[in-house]
Amino acid sequence: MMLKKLTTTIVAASTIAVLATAATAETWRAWNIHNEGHPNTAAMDRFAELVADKTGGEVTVDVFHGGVLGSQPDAIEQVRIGAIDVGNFNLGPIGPIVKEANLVSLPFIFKSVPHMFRVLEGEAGDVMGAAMAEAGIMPIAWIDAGARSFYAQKAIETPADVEGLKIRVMNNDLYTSMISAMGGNPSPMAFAEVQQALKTGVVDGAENNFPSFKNVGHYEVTTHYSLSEHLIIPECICVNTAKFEALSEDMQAAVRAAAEEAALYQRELWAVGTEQARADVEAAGIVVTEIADKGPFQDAMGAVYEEYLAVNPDMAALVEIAQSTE
Ligand code: BDP
Repeated sequence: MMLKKLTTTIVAASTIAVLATAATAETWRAWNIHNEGHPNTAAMDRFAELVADKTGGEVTVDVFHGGVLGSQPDAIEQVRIGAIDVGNFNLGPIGPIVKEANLVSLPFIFKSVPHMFRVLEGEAGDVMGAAMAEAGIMPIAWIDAGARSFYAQKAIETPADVEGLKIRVMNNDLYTSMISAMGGNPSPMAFAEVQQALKTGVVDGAENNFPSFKNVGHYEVTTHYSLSEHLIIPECICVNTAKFEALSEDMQAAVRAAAEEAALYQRELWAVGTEQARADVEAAGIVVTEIADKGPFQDAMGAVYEEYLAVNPDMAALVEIAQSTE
């Protein structure tokens, strides 16, 4: 009897606690890998302002810049388990966890950044988004990360120029296959370690977009940036699924609207920031090489697609959707 009463009291008390929490403001911890001066840092700050505004302070976001909450693969796991609530993530390192997200990590899958957004806004984007949400990391806005190109101590104008080079890539088997297909030695490594690795010759080169190439000083330790544009990988503002779904419908709409507005702002900043970063690195002495014919790079990727689709035949439908999207 006594025990039952005690249990009832505990249940009643915890119900009150839950109700009380629901009505109280909550603070989300947000992960961002970039530093001051990178477009995504400004966009994440804007996201935080907009969330506070649009939720009337019911949700606030504390953004931790510079990757201080951990490397990207770790932070992705942390969001999935709810130890970090939200972040700006690149879809590259999400691919190994969410198969559908790997669509965007196939080299040359997109013709351009606008093409990438058209694919994301269609059925393929819905499938990817649903699979990510299912895995605990829900995209609430897509953002721009331009195109990634190679940089090293020499120009890389053909796949043969990659032969024998040790190239740092993000964590994803598709990128190791991509480098191997050109006869290079892939070296998956956390972003924070790349500058030192380039400087000491632990790797010969890496690949990224202009803003990231500049912001973390990779241009200070390399000499040539070659516009291969072999990967156009989107990024997201992604939130822990359970955290998001625990919000009332109104609050969900408010957070989503904040993410979408911050994403539009990011795309503007990205366009300007990419031009600026290119101009800055050129002024600092980086030789930027245009590659008129990317055909040989695309041809070299045939083996990557073949191997990937042989192991993941169920991805063929998404690849087909992306390739047939105008
Ligand atoms: C940058 C992405 C960032 C990645 C980084 C990398 O914005 O999310 O961690 O590249 O190469 O462009 O690791």
